[in-house]
Amino acid sequence: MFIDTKKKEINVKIVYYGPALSGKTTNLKVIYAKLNPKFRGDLVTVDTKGERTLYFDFLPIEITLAGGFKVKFHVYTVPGQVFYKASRKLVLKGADGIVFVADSSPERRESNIQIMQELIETLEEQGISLNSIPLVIQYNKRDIPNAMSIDIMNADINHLNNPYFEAIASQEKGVFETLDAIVKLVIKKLTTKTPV
Ligand SMILES: Nc1nc2c(ncn2[C@@H]2O[C@H](COP(=O)(O)OP(=O)(O)O)[C@@H](O)[C@H]2O)c(=O)[nH]1
Ligand SMILES: [Mg+2]
Repeated sequence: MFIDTKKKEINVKIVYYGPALSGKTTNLKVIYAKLNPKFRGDLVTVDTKGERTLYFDFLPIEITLAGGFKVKFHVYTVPGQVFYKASRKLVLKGADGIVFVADSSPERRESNIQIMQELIETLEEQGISLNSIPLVIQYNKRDIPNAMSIDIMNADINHLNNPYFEAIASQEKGVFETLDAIVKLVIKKLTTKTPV
């Protein structure tokens, strides 16, 4: 987080984390498509089939708080494939809030668990405990016929009872509920730490 009191501007980093193909990029694409252009910049998506070493999507969102402070949200996604762990660590660095996008398909159960474990470990390495960082969980792909129950998914990955939302990102469902929740959590933390 970077606060520029002269410009009355707060820069915040939000990271969409989760296993490969859970729908992280889809979330950003929906936000980009539906959000008033007044509040967002250009969406940058990097094709993971390319030859680059660092992969992420990026979307800037800007809101103005009562009192005139501007909050600029720098929203990133990480690549979920196992072999991109180094990229995930880099993108996660300095995050002020995390959205964990889990895949509801039973075949992805172990991947959800594994990458949540990795998230917790990486945060610990960076000196952050899971209960100190704003975290929202999204259970995506609720439309698939054999979706896992929310009880099972909560037991698997939602150890701290964080706020969670069901979503069908490809149908634009649950995307803004999730975004709204993480934005509010981050702002709440921000304003309790630095009264504006
Ligand atoms: N059935 C279903 N497919 C989805 C949903 N959300 C995303 N997808 C599809 O899942 C695939 C991977 O999505 P993507 O956003 O690229 O995943 P990422 O790797 O987490 O960025 C794409 O084909 C999406 O269209 C959903 O809610 N339901
Ligand atoms: Mg992606």
